[in-house]
Parts: sequence; structure tokens; C-alpha cells
Amino acid sequence: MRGEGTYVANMESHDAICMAVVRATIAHGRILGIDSSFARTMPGVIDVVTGSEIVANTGRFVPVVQLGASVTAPGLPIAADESVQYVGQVVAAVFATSQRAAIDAVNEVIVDYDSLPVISDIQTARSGEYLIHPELGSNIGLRWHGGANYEATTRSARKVRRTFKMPRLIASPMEPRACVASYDEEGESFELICSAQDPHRPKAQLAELLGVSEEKVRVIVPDVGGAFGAKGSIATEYAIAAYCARRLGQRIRWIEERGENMTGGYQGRGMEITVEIAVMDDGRFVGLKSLVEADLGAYVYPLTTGVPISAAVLMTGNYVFQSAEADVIGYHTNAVPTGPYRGAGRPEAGFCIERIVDAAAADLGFDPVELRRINLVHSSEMPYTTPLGVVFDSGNYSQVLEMTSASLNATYTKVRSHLSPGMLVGKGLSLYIERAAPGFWERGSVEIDPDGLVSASSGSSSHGQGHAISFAQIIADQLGVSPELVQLREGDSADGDGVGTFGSRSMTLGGEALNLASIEVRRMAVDRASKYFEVEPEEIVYELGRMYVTGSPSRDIDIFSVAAVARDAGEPLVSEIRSRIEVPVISFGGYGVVVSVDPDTGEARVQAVVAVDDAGTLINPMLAEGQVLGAAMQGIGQALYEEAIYDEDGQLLTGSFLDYLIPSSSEAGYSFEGTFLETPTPYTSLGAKGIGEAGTIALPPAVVAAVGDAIGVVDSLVPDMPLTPEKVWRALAIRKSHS
Ligand code: MCN
Repeated sequence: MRGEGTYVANMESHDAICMAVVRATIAHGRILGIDSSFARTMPGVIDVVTGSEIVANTGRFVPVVQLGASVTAPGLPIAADESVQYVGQVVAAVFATSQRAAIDAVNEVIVDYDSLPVISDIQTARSGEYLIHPELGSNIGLRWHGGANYEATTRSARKVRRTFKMPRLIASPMEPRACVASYDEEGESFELICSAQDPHRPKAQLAELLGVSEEKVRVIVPDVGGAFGAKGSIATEYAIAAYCARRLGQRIRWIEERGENMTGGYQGRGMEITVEIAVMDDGRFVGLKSLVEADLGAYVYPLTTGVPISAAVLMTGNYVFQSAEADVIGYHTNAVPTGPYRGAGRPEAGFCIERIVDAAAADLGFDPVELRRINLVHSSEMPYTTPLGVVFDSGNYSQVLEMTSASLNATYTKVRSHLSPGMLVGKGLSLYIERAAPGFWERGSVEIDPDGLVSASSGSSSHGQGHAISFAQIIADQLGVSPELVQLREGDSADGDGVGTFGSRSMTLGGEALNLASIEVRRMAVDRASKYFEVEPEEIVYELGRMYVTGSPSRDIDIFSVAAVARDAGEPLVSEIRSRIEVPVISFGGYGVVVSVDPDTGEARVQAVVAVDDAGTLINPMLAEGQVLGAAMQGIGQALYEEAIYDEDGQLLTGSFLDYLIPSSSEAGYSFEGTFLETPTPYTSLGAKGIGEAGTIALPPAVVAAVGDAIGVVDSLVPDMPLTPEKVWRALAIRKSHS
């Protein structure tokens, strides 16, 4: 906001030529020909490279197979070869001396297609009437089954079943994707400066796609204007730019436009989930069974297939079930692939379990809070392993439920008294778990610089979360120095290896690595000081970055002077640590929402949100609150406003912010009351868990429950998300016609 950030688009790259890409305008068809003869004559145009040339010389993305799933889905090629499979797929790349010239020329490249039948949704894919990849024999690219014993354990129980739809969502970071790619002929190596969540996965992916060893690739990630899961894999365009940098012998710059981001970037969610729970007469849950049907898109990115599996695995939520079973089926459609979007499976699971609990409460005559109370996993049972194998490390879910419920009731009364007469009001509550810190290790290093600074480096890099501040606090706390003295390096693969930033893992693992490295550096400093004063290390007292000999406070030295002595002795004060945990940690919390609904227009507005979040040891409460607020807004976006809609020809009807409503300040006029609890994870010395996704998991079910409550319809008549004014108005009209 101060204009001091360095994003890819404002990095100096005068020597680079500009790339713009020709995208498929139909969702499925054979390419009969590409005529670039006129485009090539346009001012500033240097070259046009076709998709078939690119595909012939590069590889495809390789799907990551999780939990033994059967993945037959083909990995995404970085461009279209003989046919196009979704609107937005890259068909050719144009290179010119300016971005404007490249974009102008793109409009003059003529692609001749022979249209083929289009599969634009899961239903059509399921029918198998047309096949996107005939060699698969069906439109199914993913199957997974987990758990057991549902039927055997639930014979005497009552069953409650519902199907929920999760529309495709567009992450919409402020900064779209962008890169500058170059090739060094002498060293036969690539450099990719790009907007991404970390440099490590892009480095591995680029090496794989270009068929070179990872040592030949350096990836630099400067400041990033948001990612929200959608920059966890490199864009196909980054790989095209790198390939063409070698092919053309030029440095290449690609800056995406907003509309391209909406059609060409991978989208989130896109699932239909049927869930059934078996409940005893006294309200105890005994079993849960789910079928997750996912829209994979035409091909898969590495992380596409993991998201629906994650949804299935987390489906039991905060509750005890004797048995659980889950099936996942991923279907191909003629749409851009899906992939992680903030929460990535957790919001889908959270929505289904919380809504099915509300449905069970309604069907069986329980108060929804009481039904939750009966079935929560208790802190005394932790570590607790769910029937689908998820381990809950620590937490007091009952306390969260009671706090959220009390706070919601008080807020509801307050909001009711302020709203204008005639407005309908409703409240909804949900609990959540946030499985955080997957990818079980991270690198962190800390070095005391004799010049008075602490240099730190982390494998986990920030794209808006404020790691520079929170990591500095962790280090400063251990060393007893001011956080301003800590200088953090992140986002450069040449700096060291790492895993990266996703799944709210940075504080748990990146923070832990820096914490342990700081402790080690401090130990080294004490050791060095003891040699300096010729005493035993136990006789050295460490206090606020200074060391003195017990009983002789005047024999003291500060850590930077010790660093100088250590450096002169050839043993600098530096430590690099790889922190590890065996299984992810589980953050948790509860959210309550009060909504108003205008009965004349059907417009639902969130009036108040109450939140109780527990992310273990809090590093920076202000930044953590920022995470909670941002994620809550995105959760509200999913519940009320956002949906990537494709028509039956596979055209994206919501390809601009005129049609795809991301909430802005005009949708954000609600009160927010948040409380943090701190139950440290026992897995690390720091005790921090993740907070980055909480609101995206907890808000959608709470908002939908609140709208249902406001309009007084039974849960099965509450429309699918997003609850747009039209859908809510129709639901109200149906209710009126029945009463
Ligand atoms: N924090 C804290 N104490 C904790 C946990 C977190 O103080 N116990 C604070 C820290 O300041 C930290 C921040 O919260 O910098 C987020 O930490 P963490 O929960 O560890 O999550 P990550 O840093 O790994 O971020 C990933 C997470 C994810 S998965 C998505 S998606 C997401 C998100 O963060 N995308 C974001 N938040 C985002 N915020 C911005 N501005 N932009 C995005 O793209």
C-alpha cells in the first residue's frame, strides 16, 4: 500500500520481450489450423510459437497420488496440441517488443476449429455420453475409497442423508500471475522470476516439464499480491515462457490480465458431496458415509486430485464416529482444471458435516447445539484418531462450542433490536477443524551478523501473510533482541531448499525451524562467550542479547560482539534446522453468524460474525486476526456471492468481476467479535498451529444455516450456495405458497 513492494510486473526487465497467449475460445474441438501470417507482420511482433511445437518439446504436469488413490487422469500439458479441451487453454504464444503489441497480435491469430461435444458439468460427465479422454473408457480420472464398517455399525441407527453442491470458485488474488523467464546458454540453466506461493515446487515442476535437472533451474519469488492456494503450482504460461526463452534466446516477460486469470488459472472447489450419518435415538452419532464427486476439469495439475480426497478424509469434523467410509470419484469436464483454493478440501468437508448435523437435529428433533455437544471429541480423548485416520493432537472443542454459542445468542439479540422492522433475521453456528501443516518439514536458518543484524532464511515464503514480521518475532524472542534487527530472506531457491507456504503450515513448521535455529545460535553464543571469559558455559547468563558471567555483571558482552569473535575463530554463529512433525496439527474453532434477509428482494446480508479460534501458540495476534478476517470474508463470498458458472458450451459466464462478485467493502458492513484461545500443539517446541484458512471452513455452513433460519425453510429447501438474492427470494416464495 506504500508502493514499496516489488512485484513481478514492476521489476526492471527492460531487456525482456513480452509474451501474450492465444487462448482457446471453444471448450472442445480439434485444431484444424493456426494462421499467424498477418500477426507476424504487425509492428513489434517478433515471433509466434504454436502449442503443438511447445507440446512436442515439453512434458506434462504429473499428478500427485495421495493415500493410494487410483489416478488415471492425464496430467495437464502446458499447451494445446491437436485439440483444445477447455476455454482458456493456450493454443499459441506471441512475442513482441511491448505487451500492447503482443496482445494486439494475439487478436489477429486465427485458429480454425472443428467443434466436438462439450461436457460442462459433473452430471454430463457421469452419464458417459461423450468421453473427453476416450482411452480412459469413461470420464473418471480419480477413485479413492477409505474407511470401513459403516453398514455393520449402523444397523439400528436412524439415517440422515443430504447432497451438497460446492460451486467452482475463482481465487482472485489482487496480483494475477506473472513471470520473467530467462535462459543462460553457457550454463544451460533457467531462471524464473514469478508470482508463486514458494520457489520450491515451481523449481521442481519446471525442471520436470522442460526435461532438465533441478540444479539447472533457479526460481525467485519476489513480493506476491496474494495467492490463496491458486499459485501453488506454476502456471502453464510460466513453463511456456521458460521454454521459449531458450528457443528464442531472449528474456521473456508475461503479465496476465484479469480475464485470463479467471478463465486460465485453476479454480477451486467444484464438488457434489452426498453425506449420510447414522444417529442413535439418544443423539449419539455412530457412522458416517460420504461420496465426494469432484469436477477435475479436462486434465489435472499436480494437486488437483488431492483436494477431494482431503475433503473425504476430514468429513467427520469435530465429532466422534465409530465408523466412517468415504468414496471419491473425480470426473473430467471440458473446463480448466480445479486445484487448491484457500482451505482446499477442508471447507468442503466442514460444510457437509456441519450442515448434516443441522439436518439431523431438524429431522430427529434435537437442538443443533445440544446435538453437537453430545458428539464432540473431548480433550481427554486426545490424541484422538478418527475412523478415517486423522489425528487430533490437542484441543478443547467443548469450550469452543459453549463460548461460540453464548456469544452468538447475545449478538443475535443485539442485532434483532437494531434491524428495521420487516427484515427477517436468522442465526447459524458451525464448528471447524483446520488440518494444518501438511508436508512434514521445513528449513530455517539464523545467523548472527557481527555488524549488528540477524540474518534469517526460511523455506516458507510469504504471499501476504506477513512472515517477515512473525518470523522476526520468533527469532527476536529467543535471542532477546529487537525484531527490527532481523532480516528475513525468503522466496529464492538459490538460498536453500524448503517446502513452501500452503495448508497454513508456515508458523507450525517454518516458525519451528527458526525457533530451533535461534535456540541453537543462542547456545553457540553462550558457548563462545564462556571461552571468551574462560569460564564454564553454565556460568554464563544470557539476558536480552547480552551475556555475562554469573556474579560478575561487569564481565559482559553482547551477541554481535560474540559473533565477531566467533567469526574470527572460523566458527560463525549460524544454524540451519529442518523441523519435522509426523502428522499435521489440528487447529479448531467455532463461528456464529447473524444474517438479515430482505423479504422483498431476497438479499441476505451478514450482520454479525462471532469467532472463537484456537491456533495454538499465537505469534502475532494482529496478523492472526487479519488472517481470520480475510478468510471469513472469503467464506462469506462462497456462501452468498461467488460461483464460476459455465454454460452448456463450456463458456465461462462469470469471466469478469462484473459477473463474478467477490465481496468488497460494501458487502463487509458486519460487526466482528473474535476471541483467540491457545492450546499449543505438543508436536513442536513453539506450539503454533495454523490459522490461515479458518474462516473459509467455518463461515459457509454458518451463513447458510443463518439464512435458512431467517427464511424459515427446512434445511433441504435452503438453496445451494451461493445464496444469491434470486435464489433466496424464490425459496421464500415457495415457503409462502406452502403456508
Ligand atoms: N499466525 C500467528 N500465530 C499462529 C498462526 C499464524 O500469529 N499460531 C499469523 C502469522 O502472522 C502468520 C499468519 O498468521 O504470518 C499465517 O500463518 P499460518 O497459519 O502459518 O499460514 P501460512 O503462513 O502458511 O499461510 C498459508 C495460508 C493459506 S493456506 C492460504 S490459501 C492463504 C493464507 O494463508 N493465502 C493468503 N492467508 C493469506 N493471506 C494473504 N494476505 N494472501 C494469501 O494469498
